[in-house]
Amino acid sequence: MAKSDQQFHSTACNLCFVNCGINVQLGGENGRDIVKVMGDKAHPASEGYICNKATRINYYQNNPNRLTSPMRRRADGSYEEISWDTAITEIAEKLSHIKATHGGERITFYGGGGQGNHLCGAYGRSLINGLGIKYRSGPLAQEKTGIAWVLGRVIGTSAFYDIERADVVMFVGKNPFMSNGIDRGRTFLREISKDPARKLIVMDPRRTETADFSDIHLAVKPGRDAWCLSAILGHIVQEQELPMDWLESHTHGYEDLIKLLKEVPVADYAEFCGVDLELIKETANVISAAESVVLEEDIGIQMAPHSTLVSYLNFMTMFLNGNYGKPGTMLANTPMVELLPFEYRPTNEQGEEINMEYSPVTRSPIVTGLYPCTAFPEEILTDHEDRFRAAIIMSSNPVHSLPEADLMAEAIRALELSVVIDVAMTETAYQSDYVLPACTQYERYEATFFPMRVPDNFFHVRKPLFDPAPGTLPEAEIVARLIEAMDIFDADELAPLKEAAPQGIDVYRNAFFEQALLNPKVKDMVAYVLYRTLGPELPEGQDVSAVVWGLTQALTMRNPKEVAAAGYTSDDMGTELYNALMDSPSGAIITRTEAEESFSRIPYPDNKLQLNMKEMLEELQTLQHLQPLVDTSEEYPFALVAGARRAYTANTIIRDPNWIKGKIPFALTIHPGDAEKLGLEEGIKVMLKTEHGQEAVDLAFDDRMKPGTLSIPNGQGLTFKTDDGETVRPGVFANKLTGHKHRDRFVGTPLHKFVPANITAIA
Ligand SMILES: Nc1nc2c(c(=O)[nH]1)N[C@H]1C(S)=C(S)[C@@H](COP(=O)(O)OP(=O)(O)OC[C@H]3O[C@@H](n4cnc5c(=O)[nH]c(N)nc54)[C@H](O)[C@@H]3O)O[C@H]1N2
Ligand SMILES: Nc1nc2c(c(=O)[nH]1)N[C@H]1C(S)=C(S)[C@@H](COP(=O)(O)OP(=O)(O)OC[C@H]3O[C@@H](n4cnc5c(=O)[nH]c(N)nc54)[C@H](O)[C@@H]3O)O[C@H]1N2
Ligand code: SF4
Ligand SMILES: [Mo]
Repeated sequence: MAKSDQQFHSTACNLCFVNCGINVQLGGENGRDIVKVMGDKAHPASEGYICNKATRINYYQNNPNRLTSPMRRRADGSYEEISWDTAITEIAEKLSHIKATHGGERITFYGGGGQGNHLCGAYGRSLINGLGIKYRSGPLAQEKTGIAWVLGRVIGTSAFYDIERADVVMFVGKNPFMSNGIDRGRTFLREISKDPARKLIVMDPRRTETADFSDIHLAVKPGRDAWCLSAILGHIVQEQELPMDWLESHTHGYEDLIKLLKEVPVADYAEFCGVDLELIKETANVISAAESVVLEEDIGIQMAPHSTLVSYLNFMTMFLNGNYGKPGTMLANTPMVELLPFEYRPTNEQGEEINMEYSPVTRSPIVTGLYPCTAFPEEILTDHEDRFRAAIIMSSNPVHSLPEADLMAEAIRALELSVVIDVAMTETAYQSDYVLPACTQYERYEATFFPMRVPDNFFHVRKPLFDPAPGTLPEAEIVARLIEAMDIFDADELAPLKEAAPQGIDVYRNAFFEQALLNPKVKDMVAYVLYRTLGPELPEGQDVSAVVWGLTQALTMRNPKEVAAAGYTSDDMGTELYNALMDSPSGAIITRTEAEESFSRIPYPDNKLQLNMKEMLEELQTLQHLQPLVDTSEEYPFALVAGARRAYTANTIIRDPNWIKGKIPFALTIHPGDAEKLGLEEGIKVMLKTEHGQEAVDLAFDDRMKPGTLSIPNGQGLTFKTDDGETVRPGVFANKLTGHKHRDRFVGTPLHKFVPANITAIA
C-alpha cells in the first residue's frame, strides 16, 4: 500500500488523547514516511486544529528502534529473535499451563490501549475472557479511577463536560495550553478569553500558559486544592443562594453536604491553601451567579494529595450550583465504547458500598474494572498463594510509567511468565520473557473516540496509511493466534458464523445474535469472533475493524433514540452507522443527546444525583485539622512535580529524542528566586534527590513556577539506540524518583505531583 503521491490521507494524531484529525502526505524513500501533516478541517471535533507536536508523528511511525521480530529473553537478560510460530506456541503453552495449575485469575492483564490506539483494547478483552483473567489494570488506574469512583457513586452513568457551551469554565490542575486534553486547546483558550460573556478560572500553583488566558488564577499551594475548593464551596453555601428547588428535585443527600460546608472556616482555609480570601470569594460569586459552569480537572490534581476528595469537590462545585443536565454543564452521554465507565455503585442504608470488589493480595478496591496499578508489585512480590503468576502487557509501558520503576521491574522479573505486545523495545519489554511486535496504529485500521463528547458524540475510524512493517502483526491477529493455539474454541464452534458471513450482512447479523445467545463465548470474545468470521468478508485489510460493526450494533441497541437523532434511521441502524463510519475518513457524529435526558440516565432512585458520598464527607471533615497530607521537610524542602507536560513530551510514544526541539524540554525547572537563595545558576547540572533515588539533571529557570516547587517533564529517560549503536537515555526517568506507596488512600492513584525533593549543585 506504500504511496508516495501528493494525495492527502485522513487519520488522527496519536500524541495525546484528544486525537485531532489530521491530513497527511506520505513520501520518503519507500513511501513509508509521513512527510507532511495538516489539521483536518472536516474532523467534527478538532476542526483543523493541531498543536506543535502533530507534525512530528513520523518519529513515532518510523522509530529506528522499532521491533520487527518476536523476541525471547535469554537467561543472561539479552534477547534473541524468534519466529512468530515459536513465540505463539511457547506463550500459549505457558499460559495454558499456568491457567491449568493456578487458574486464569492468577494471570493479570495490564494496558490495552494508548493515546489513539483503542481497538487493541477490544482484542485484549477477548484474550482476558478467553483465559479467564479476572484482574486487570492500566494507565487509567493511575489517573482516572478517583474520578470514576466518585462519578460512579454520584451519577452512576457515563457523563462528560459540555465545555463549549459553558459560561464559566474552570480548569483544576490542568494546563491545556501545553497538554491540550480538550478539543482545539489553544484556540479554545483564545476564544473564551476574548468573549466578555464567558469566564475562565484556573487553579494551578504554577502561573501556567493557560492561566495567562484566565480571568481568575488561583495559585493554590501544591497539594492544598481540597482546602481551596472547600473554601469556595463554603463561601457559596454561607453567603450565596443555592438553587434549593433544583437540589430538592434532582439530588439526594445535599443536606448532609451543605451542613458540613456551613461549618467551613473560609478565611482559615484560604490562608492555609495560600489563596487570597478576596479571590476565593470572587471565584465563589462568579460560579454561583453563572448560568452554566464546567469544572474540568486533570492529573494536576488527580495525581496530587487528596486526589479523590478533590475530584468529589470539583463535582460538588458544579452540582450544588445546579450545573448538571442543562447546556454548558455536565451531561450524561452515550459512548460507543466505555473506556472509563462511571458504573452504578449501590450503597446500603449506612451509605456503604455493597458490591465493592478487591484485588487478591492487597485487597485494594477495584474501580471501573481496574485494581490500583500502584499495587501491581505487591500483588506479585509475595508468597501469598493468590499472587499473580503471569502478566500480559499490551500497549503500555508500566516500568516507565508507574512509580518506583526498579520495583516494577523486579515484579515483572518475578513472574513465571511476562509477555509484552508493543511496537518498540520499551523499559517494560526489557524486563519481559517475550516481546511481540505489533504494527503501528498507522499500519492497520484504528479508531479514536476518547474523550466522549456531549451533546454530540463522535467516533473516528482511521484507515491504515501503510501496510504493517515486515515482521509485525496487528494486535487482532496476535490475539487470534494465541486464542487458537490454546484451543479456546472447538474447531466447529464458529462454523455457523463463518458460513453466514459470505451470505451478506443481514444473514450474518441474524446468525450472530443467535450464536451470541447460544454460546457465551461468542459474547465474551466478541472482537475475536468478529475478526475471524465477519472479518474475512470485509474489503481487504478491514478485518481488524470488524469489531467496530459489533460496537455499532451494541450502541444502537443501548441508545436507539440518540443514534436515530444523529441521522441513522434504517432497520439495521448498527450496520448503517458502521457503513457511515467506514465512509467518513474524518470521523462522524454517532449520537445526539438532549441535555435534559441526563437525568433519566441516572440509575439511582428517582433519577437523582447522590451528593452525600459517605467516604468523601468523612474525608472532608479531616480538612479542619489543617494538616497537609504530604509535606516538605528540612531534608526535602521542595515539592517536586514528577512529570509535567511540556511542548515536546508525549508519554513514551516517541522514543527518538531527535523529535525534541530545544533544551528546556529535558530540564528541571525552578523559580529563579529559589535558585538564587541556593546559589544555583541557570544551565548547571544539579542532583535531584528524593527518598527513592537521585538523578543528575540540567537546571532551567521558570519564573512561572510557584516558589518552593520543582518540576521535571514526563516521559523522559527513554532507552534509545542511536545510529552509531550507542545507547542513550536523555532526560530524567521520573519514576526512578517516585515511590509506589505514595498514593491516594482510596483508589491508589500515585501522587506524582507532590514528591518531596532536594537539589544540590554537582561539582
Ligand atoms: N505535551 C504533552 N501533552 C500531553 C501529554 C504529554 O505527554 N505531553 N500527555 C497526555 C496525557 S496522558 C495526559 S493525562 C494529559 C495531562 O494533562 P495535564 O494534567 O494538563 O498536564 P500536567 O502538566 O501533567 O499537569 C497539569 C498541571 O497540574 C499542575 N499542578 C501540579 N501540582 C498541582 C496541585 O497540587 N494542584 C493543582 N491544582 N495543580 C497542580 C501543574 O502545574 C500543571 O500545570 O496530557 C496529555 N497531553
Ligand atoms: N512520574 C510520572 N509518571 C507518569 C506520569 C507523570 O506525569 N509522571 N503520567 C502518567 C500518565 S497521565 C499516563 S497516561 C501514563 C502513560 O503510561 P503508559 O500507558 O504506560 O505509557 P505510554 O507511554 O502512553 O505507553 C504507550 C505504549 O504503547 C506503545 N505503542 C504505541 N503504539 C502502539 C500500538 O499501535 N500497538 C501497541 N501494542 N503498542 C503501541 C508505545 O511504544 C508505549 O510503550 O504515564 C503515567 N506515568
Ligand atoms: S492536541 Fe494532541 S492530538 Fe492534537 S495535534 Fe496536539 S498532540 Fe496531537
Ligand atoms: Mo494520561
